[in-house]
Amino acid sequence: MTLTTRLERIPPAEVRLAEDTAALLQAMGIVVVHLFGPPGSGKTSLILRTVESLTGKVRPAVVVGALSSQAEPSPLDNLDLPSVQVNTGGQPCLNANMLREALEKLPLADVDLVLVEEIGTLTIPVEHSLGENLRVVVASLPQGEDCPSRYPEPFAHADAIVLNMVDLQPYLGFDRARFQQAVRRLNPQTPIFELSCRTGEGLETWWDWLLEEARGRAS
Ligand SMILES: Nc1nc2c(ncn2[C@@H]2O[C@H](COP(=O)(O)OP(=O)(O)OP(=O)(O)O)[C@@H](O)[C@H]2O)c(=O)[nH]1
Ligand SMILES: [Mg+2]
Repeated sequence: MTLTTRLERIPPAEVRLAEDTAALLQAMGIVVVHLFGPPGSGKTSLILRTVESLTGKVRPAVVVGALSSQAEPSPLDNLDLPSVQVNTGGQPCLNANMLREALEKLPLADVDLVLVEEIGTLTIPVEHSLGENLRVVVASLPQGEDCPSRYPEPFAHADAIVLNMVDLQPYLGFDRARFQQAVRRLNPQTPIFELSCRTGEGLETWWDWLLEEARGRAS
């Protein structure tokens, strides 16, 4: 007789918690955007440029994942808005429990939009949500045009893709059309925002999309 035991990657209690978080956010009209990408792709820079522009239009807050309590302080800690740093205790990424605990530490009655910076990695299980509304991959030119083909899962499950550091194009000879084709093979519909947090190029289109998504989902 063969005895087969199937181990789920995500424990059912986590899945239920994620569903509960999603329901809570919907009831409160709060939009949570989960930003993930490889180390150094510009996640923090994008959040800084985004809250700078959106404050006054929505009430933002941030959640920042860190691998340990020894992590460098983030520039996001000094913003004049609610923020929570989550120490994952060495876990490679946030889970539904960590996100929920972080959200409960925020003054949710005074918040419309939460930007969550994931630990820098593209090897995370993204097929299940943590309860967030939107998942955004932040890639950048130094990862190469074939980054989507090397890490298909996050690109396939993203609600939007940011390609940061386009100011480096003249130095890296990055083929943007090849990057777009690689994304389209995995995710035909998702918007792709090519921008530079350094020069500001392309940021306005990203801000407009995010604001529209936030308002649309909150109403
Ligand atoms: N040239 C250029 N540099 C950028 C741009 N955006 C960010 N950087 C720089 O890239 C480095 C990494 O940016 P971060 O925003 O810290 O990246 P991150 O994804 O938050 O990094 P981790 O949290 O360590 O994974 C910093 O030195 C930024 O100043 C950009 O558009 N162009
Ligand atoms: Mg960062």
